[in-house]
Amino acid sequence: MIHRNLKYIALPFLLATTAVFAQNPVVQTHFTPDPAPMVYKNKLYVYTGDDQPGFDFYTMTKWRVHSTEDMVNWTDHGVPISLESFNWARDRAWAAQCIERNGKFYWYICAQTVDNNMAIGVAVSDSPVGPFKDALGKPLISTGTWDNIDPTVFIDDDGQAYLYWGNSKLFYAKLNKDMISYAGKITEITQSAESFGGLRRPGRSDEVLQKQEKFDDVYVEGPWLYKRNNQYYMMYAGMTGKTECLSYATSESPTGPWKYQGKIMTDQPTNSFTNHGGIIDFKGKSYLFYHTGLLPNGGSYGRSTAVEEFKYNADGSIPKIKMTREGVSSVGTLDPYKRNEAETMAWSEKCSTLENKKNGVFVSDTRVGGFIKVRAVDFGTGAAEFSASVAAGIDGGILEVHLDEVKGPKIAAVDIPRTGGWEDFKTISSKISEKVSGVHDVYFVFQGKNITAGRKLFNFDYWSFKKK
Ligand code: FUB
Repeated sequence: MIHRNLKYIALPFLLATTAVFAQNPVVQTHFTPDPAPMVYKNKLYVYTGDDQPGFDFYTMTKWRVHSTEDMVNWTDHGVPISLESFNWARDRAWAAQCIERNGKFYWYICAQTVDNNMAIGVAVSDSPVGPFKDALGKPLISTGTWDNIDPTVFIDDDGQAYLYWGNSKLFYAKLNKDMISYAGKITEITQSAESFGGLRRPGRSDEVLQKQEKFDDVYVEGPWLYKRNNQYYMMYAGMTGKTECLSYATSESPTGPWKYQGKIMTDQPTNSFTNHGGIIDFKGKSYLFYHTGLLPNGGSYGRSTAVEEFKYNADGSIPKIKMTREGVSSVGTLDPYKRNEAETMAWSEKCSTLENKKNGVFVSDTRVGGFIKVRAVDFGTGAAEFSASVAAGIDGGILEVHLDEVKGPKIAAVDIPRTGGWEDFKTISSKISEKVSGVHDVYFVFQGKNITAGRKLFNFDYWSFKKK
């Protein structure tokens, strides 16, 4: 487990946008670029990278996982893998995707090797949230070039699995059933205006780009392969002007020939040069995951996962999709009478997350006036008591529970003393002071005792209500 102290994010942008029920980006406690969704059982998982604040390149060192059952409340599962997990990797923990086969989870990643190239590796686990370990102890794909980035993986109905990847060039290999080796050769897909909207000459220098024939689009990177109604879809990061867009091609076979179908998301104020997406169905709805640089301190090197719902056209084509701040609707409710992790949230301000071996992930760095919002909490006929597992190394603060708005009716308040240490969690309860029933958004608001700003107040691991 990795223990990490993240800077909390407390900026006017967040405060301004909560008024319109902002839900994009879906995680506010840290950056989450290159989203790769996966559905397993009743949950949707999104595997991402981790941009580090304050750098001017993709200086990434770890990968993250979040999950949701209702598309609005996201649970932080921390950092199951990082560069340290792969002894052949030295830098650039770039885009990745995880897939399940026969109860095992295979997380394909790319990273810079000790000999300075990019390579694709695979980590394996018995659980979608880890622990994962490097399946091979060496890269799965290592051809001594920079092209080996952005793996996407797909298992066809006949059991054949395909791994596609590549920057500028697009490659695939047929994976064996073990998912950690491949059969035959690596094939490079021939690109043309008909297949991917354009053709880019190798090289990125201004000279090369000026000589470049002008196309409206071109395959850049970030392939995403899936199948729907016997048609194969390849979404990828294309190019509009000087910024990436999301485009797609289709085929009747998983290995092509591919036919260019146009742009899905383009010309959006994403505040990021790159875009990187995944498309998936969950609970009867279709979703586009993508990233933006719209968190405070974000940008091209501080990118975060966002999601939009869409409907396929009758002919199977994908409509144009615009980014929104509001995101998607809830497809379920949250049960307040079970243990709920504090790091399950629809929105948060002035807090962060940490993880340790004993407690897993918990909310940390809570500051006066910050809050966690949890959506669509179904209280049924009534709640009697609220309990929270909290810790404070010095005099803690007060955890207030409000309904529907951050300043909505206060239904409980937990007074948090020194518990003996920042990770010495104690369960503290409070009677419910108002009548509460039905479905509400719940806000856990952080208040200080005679403190109006400044230092962290307390850590928060989990909560539950007792029924009346
Ligand atoms: O996140 C690093 C790189 O940026 C990814 O590998 C690309 O797809 C682009 O999003």
